[in-house]
Amino acid sequence: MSRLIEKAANIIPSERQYNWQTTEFYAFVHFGVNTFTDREWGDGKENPEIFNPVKFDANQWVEAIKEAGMRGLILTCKHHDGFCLWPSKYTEHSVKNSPYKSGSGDIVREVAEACEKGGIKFGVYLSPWDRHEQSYGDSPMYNQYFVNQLKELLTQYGPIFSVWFDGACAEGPNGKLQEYDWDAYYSVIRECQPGAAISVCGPDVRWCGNEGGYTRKAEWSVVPKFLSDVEKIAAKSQQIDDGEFSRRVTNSDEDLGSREFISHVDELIWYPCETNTSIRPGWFYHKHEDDKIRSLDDLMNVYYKSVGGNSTFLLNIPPDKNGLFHENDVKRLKEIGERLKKDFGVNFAENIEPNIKTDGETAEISIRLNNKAEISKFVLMEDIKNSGQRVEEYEIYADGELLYKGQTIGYKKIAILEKPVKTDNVLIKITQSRISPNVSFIGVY
Ligand code: FUL
Repeated sequence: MSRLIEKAANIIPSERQYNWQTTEFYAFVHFGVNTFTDREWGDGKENPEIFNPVKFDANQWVEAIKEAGMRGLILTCKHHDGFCLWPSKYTEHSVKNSPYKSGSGDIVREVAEACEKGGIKFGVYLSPWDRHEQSYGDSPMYNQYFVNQLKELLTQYGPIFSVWFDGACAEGPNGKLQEYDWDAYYSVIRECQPGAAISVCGPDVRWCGNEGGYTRKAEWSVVPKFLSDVEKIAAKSQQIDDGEFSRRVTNSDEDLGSREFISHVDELIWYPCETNTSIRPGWFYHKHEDDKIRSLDDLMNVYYKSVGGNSTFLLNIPPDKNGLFHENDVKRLKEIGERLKKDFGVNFAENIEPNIKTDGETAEISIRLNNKAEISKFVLMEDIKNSGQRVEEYEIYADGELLYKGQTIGYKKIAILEKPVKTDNVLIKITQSRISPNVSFIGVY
């Protein structure tokens, strides 16, 4: 085995990356002036007076997403229009000049508190691209503005699990392009919230590369370092508001981590994947999309492929003008939670000691269930925390019959059989791995 593969097998996540990964399934909430203008990208010229979510209740959001089995929420504290959902000291373009609670409201605070109360994690989306702020394009000045805003968000609202930096970017209000001081942003985050993962335009979490919900068939968390280059990430991000990008699925760059692929690479890093998409066609709320909620099967498919494909699933649910999730979205979230309980409620292999035979790069793990059971899904996990991601190929058998062949496992793999089988005799063969396999969990459902 080459030295490079050995090195790859020993790269492990940082603690913040590991904690982020265990969040698995969490909500994105796009809320702001676009909610009131019926747009996807605001131009920064909106009057703050339009922002008035009269029935806003962050607890309603948190309850609904918890029903779906989600463990966190990331709020668009400021989108490209520059309007701030908290009363930032550094701009007038914020909730403080809106009719909401006569200007004394703070949406970020209410959401952070509802998350804390509900026992879920809270994260912030802060758009680097700002179409309102006059200093945008005067690089040192805007960088200071952005750092000031980051500091506000990272010091006043409790623990933050994710800071989400969008790659979408164009010119500012004065037609000038901004040079972002990413290093300065990252160091403020490390200083104020060392536990926060910096996602997308950042070193901790990799964007899956599309907004439609597609996850690669074999997703590696150990990938070339050049993939964390923010310029390249931005180049692939949304460039124009064409109403299409959020639905498009591209499967270019399908292989980012196989043996063959990394054998040409100088430097590798732990840079795990996040799959993000919206429950509706758009990211923000539009009344005409009330009957365009993605189907339960479609969303479950995204879940199985992302959470169950060594990625995480960041699902956007946009609140309406009242500041509430629409009943159709709430219903779908509830259905997701019910389906997950049904799917993974009973693990037939719980408390059963597997019989493990290892032989260098391969292993055979057999499990004898207490009774014959009808099985349709397997969950496999690797001990990424201690020994990284290693499995490259595996097979699942019941009573000697091959049921499933897969490639990567990583943090979690959900293997769904083409048709259920009735058996009490299960065998998992790891047929190829880097150094030695490190499977730490097998669930049978
Ligand atoms: C994109 C943005 O332009 C969209 O409005 C949305 O916020 C999505 C998550 O990222 O790049």
